[in-house]
Amino acid sequence: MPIDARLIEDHNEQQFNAHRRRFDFIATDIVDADAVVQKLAAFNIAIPSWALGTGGTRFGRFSGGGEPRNLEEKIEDVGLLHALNRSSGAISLHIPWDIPQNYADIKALASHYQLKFDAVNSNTFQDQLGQALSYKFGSLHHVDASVRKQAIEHNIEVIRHGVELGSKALTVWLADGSSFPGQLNFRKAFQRTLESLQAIYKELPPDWKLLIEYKAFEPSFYSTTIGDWGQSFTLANKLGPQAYTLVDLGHHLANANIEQIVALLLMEGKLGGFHFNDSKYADDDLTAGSIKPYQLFLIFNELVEGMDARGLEHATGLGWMIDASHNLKDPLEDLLQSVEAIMIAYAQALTVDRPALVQAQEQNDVVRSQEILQQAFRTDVRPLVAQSRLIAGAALDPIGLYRSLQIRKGLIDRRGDRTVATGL
Ligand code: RM4
Ligand code: MN
Ligand code: MN
Repeated sequence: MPIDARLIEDHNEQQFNAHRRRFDFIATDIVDADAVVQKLAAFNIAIPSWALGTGGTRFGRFSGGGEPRNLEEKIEDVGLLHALNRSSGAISLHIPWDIPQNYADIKALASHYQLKFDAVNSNTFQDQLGQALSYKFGSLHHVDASVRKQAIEHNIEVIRHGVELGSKALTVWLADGSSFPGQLNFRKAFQRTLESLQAIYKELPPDWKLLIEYKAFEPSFYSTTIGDWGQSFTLANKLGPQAYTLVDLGHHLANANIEQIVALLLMEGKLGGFHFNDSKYADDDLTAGSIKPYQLFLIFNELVEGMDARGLEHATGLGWMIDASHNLKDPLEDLLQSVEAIMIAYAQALTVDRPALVQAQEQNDVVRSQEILQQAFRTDVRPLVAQSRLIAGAALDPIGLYRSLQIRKGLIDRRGDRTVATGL
């Protein structure tokens, strides 16, 4: 463990009385608070290997210190997070930013920190050094069959890495699109994408999922070939039972009703995974819950309702991941904040008075429906989340402990202050 368990125990002892007071105060008002706490303790959110360094914009990148220099150090960083909150027990790799050199060593390191390997991600949105053909005009939708073949083979290669590591899903996000009207035949581009995905789908191990991520805009400015949930859903349906849609919160046009999208995808059995982040304008990749916490709660409200309706385990029924970028904050502190925000939204959704909501909906009682949702949203459930950490052996106040142990300073001392992690 990257943090001595005794340090966490000491920290929790110091905080315990204040925590207990806050927890008892709230727990009396929550129906079956223990069951809620157990569900929270079981819930884990994967950390992407590309979010451990300082992100940038196209205007610049202001590197923080002590960024992980290689995959081993990235695993160590996720291990740190997991030790602090016990809710970050998986890492998601982006290939070729993070190619494992020795599978056995990497797996041993991950299990040392009690981490699993979440979905593996392919990258056909950048050209790599020495790559034969360019993705300037797309990859799986490309007009040239040899470019498509290269991109298909890359995805199959990514599956092979994932199989070695014990991953169970491939996430495909394409930058394929067009920036000017007339550039692309939409119908043919979509058809070519489907055929390329079919070639990849054929190579999936039987217990794997193919997660198809959509995005409305960027880097293409006029059209994106998998631009919305309808397009992803159509592809997933045509591909077969192992293909699902992945929802990244930042990939919608402004004001899209994401909670409704989630509800319908779940109902159709085609929601496969989630990328959490928050945004004000576009794919800002900000800390989850930092701008629109009510929306995050409403999404979780649909997730809980829809997963329960299908009998899915909350913790394992879908792939949960953060997909964020950190321009200003220490990435590890930012990730701790995101995990906390996700847990809070989940806890609030678990405390919604569901029978009362159903009744209010059946009676068209609009006022009561809103009251019920906002009652849950406005309840301070943070002591429940803290309690779930306590029983899991994590820190009551992860960021407080991270700061008091001066973890970033230790990373800078060991890695240097000019290191740059691969990723965005
Ligand atoms: C994209 C998308 C993908 C991620 C890349 C790095 O916008 O969100 O999930 O793989 O960024
Ligand atoms: Mn994403
Ligand atoms: Mn994105």
